[in-house]
Amino acid sequence: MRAFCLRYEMRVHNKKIIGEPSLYLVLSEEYGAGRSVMSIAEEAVAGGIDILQMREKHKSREDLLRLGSALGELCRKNKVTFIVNDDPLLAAELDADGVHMGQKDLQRCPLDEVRRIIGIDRIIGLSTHSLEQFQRANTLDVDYLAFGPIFPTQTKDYSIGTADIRETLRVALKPVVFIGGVNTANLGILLKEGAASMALIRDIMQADDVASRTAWYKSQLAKGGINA
Ligand code: 3NM
Repeated sequence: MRAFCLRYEMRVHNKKIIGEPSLYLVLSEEYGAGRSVMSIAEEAVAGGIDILQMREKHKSREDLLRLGSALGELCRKNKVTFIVNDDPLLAAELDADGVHMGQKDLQRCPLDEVRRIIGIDRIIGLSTHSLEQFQRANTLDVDYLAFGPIFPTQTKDYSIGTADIRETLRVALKPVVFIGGVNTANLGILLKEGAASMALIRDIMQADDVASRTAWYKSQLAKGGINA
């Protein structure tokens, strides 16, 4: 019993917090313009990225384990939060900090099952795509919510715009990460609406200088809406 309690305390203590503001890079090899995910990840870490997510939809389990191990090690060394997309079993096996689930993933693996698999010491993130969905997700057992796609993005065939950002932030019980089509030109719009944390793929992965681009986003998030 005592051993259990000690372990319990340790696990709670070890859970990473999604701080705000956070800059969150979603990594998919297919959007890396031919560059390796690892080299992009290393540059993003050098630029000060807060969270890295491995989102690979077309890799074998063996390749996912190989890439995930390398990304996990990079993140651990640099105190970056490491999230695995879609797959709680893989997240646990890689000892990642957490798992990110889409709405459709929950049909395959309900949230209580996700929590059972990854335990209380890991983060669960959940995508939401409308204010109604956000409000429902807000009270669930998840540690952060993603809201988007805010701007048009090649990844989705719709975008929801900026109109509901303020309301999501007003009601949010947990950190919110805004995603979808974020770029250097429209970041200021998000900041003006009060958004603190953003998740991106292309505008960081496809930057000529990933470290500088990451550092630029970080500096803008640190200033917040004041100078936007
Ligand atoms: N999820 P980019 S939008 C992976 O709204 C993803 O849930 C979204 O890529 C959501 O920054 C998105 O290149 C794509 O637009 C983000």
